[in-house]
Amino acid sequence: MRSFQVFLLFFLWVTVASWINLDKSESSSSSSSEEHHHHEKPHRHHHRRPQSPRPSSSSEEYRPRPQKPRPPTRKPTCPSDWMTFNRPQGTWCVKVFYTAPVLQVTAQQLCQGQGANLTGVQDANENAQIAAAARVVINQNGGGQAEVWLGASRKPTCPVRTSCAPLYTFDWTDGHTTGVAGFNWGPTEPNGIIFPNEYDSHNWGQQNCIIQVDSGNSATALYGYPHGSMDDTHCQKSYTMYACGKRPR
Ligand SMILES: [Ca+2]
Repeated sequence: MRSFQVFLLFFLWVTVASWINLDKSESSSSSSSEEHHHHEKPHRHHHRRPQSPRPSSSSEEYRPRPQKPRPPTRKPTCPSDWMTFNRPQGTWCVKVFYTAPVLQVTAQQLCQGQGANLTGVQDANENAQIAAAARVVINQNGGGQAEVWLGASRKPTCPVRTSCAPLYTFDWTDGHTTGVAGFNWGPTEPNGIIFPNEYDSHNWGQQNCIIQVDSGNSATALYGYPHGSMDDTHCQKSYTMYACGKRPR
């Protein structure tokens, strides 16, 4: 009986010992294979990283990066001494200038020297603001009345007064002004006076240009027209003011 117990103990020891041994060898082989399989990715990654050349600062620039937020695009603005008109077709800058009397063509050249053109008038608000600016300049230059060259020309299809309705007699020429809401004709204008006639011998033909008639404080505008009215006039005449218009930059 005792020898049987000893045998049983021995048998148990052998069995357990072989299990332990087996387990060791299995776990070591499986762990090595596990390492091989399960750690394959990080293992490779771990090996590849030192292999790949460390990016130099120049190659770093070509690496796609999340875009840095750019500084907000600056909105184009008019020069501080120009008026800003917010038109449906975009912002427009206008300034009224005072000068020795000039022809319309000269006034246009002076505007071009400012990167601008003789301005059109988009609507009643612009007309009122141009007239107000003209009044300030007239007051600064001795008061009285003065006329402002604007950027418009008679339509070729409207050669005489009766050819076209007043609002549809002229086209704006600054390349920006649209529509007819800005026309603010004085009484009976555009009267399309053709020279020479019995009162004037100048060989000037039709009144193909436009002025705004203005006055300083306590003065009346040309012909007694309301301050800020428009008149079609001969481009060959000379006036002391002109209004330039340009896009903001
Ligand atoms: Ca006229």
